[in-house]
Amino acid sequence: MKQIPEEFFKAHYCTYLLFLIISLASCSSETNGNTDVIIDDPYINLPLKGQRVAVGYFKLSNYLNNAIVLSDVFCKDLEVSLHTSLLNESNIMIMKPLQKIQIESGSSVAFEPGSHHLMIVGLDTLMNADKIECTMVIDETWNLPVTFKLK
Ligand SMILES: [Cu+2]
Repeated sequence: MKQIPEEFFKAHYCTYLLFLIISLASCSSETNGNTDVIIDDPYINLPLKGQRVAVGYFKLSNYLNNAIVLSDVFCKDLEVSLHTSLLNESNIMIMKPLQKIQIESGSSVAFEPGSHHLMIVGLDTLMNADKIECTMVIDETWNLPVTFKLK
């Protein structure tokens, strides 16, 4: 019976280890998608005196190779809903709830005045803060943290 030299095992063990390390590293960078979905300039206009509703804006850019769907935004102790503004038949600006919005690969969507926006109820208690931490839900399972500036 031919004996396999010990060096053969050592060399292949190292190759295996190296392969394992590379695959683990590439795996972790794939699941950490924070650089692939970018939220620009998230801010909330505080409610006017005597009003309960604040409005939030941001720009969401998708640099992934696949489309993504934004379906929810959560902020602690606040009631947040996605809305869109549009002109009705009588040319009057109205708002409608937005269940979810798809952002194609390589494109972005702006939540801005006169268009999509967040309606936020319950901010009166946070008037002293200058920012709030929220979470955007992407593809129903991915919770993306976002810090909104309060203006
Ligand atoms: Cu609205």
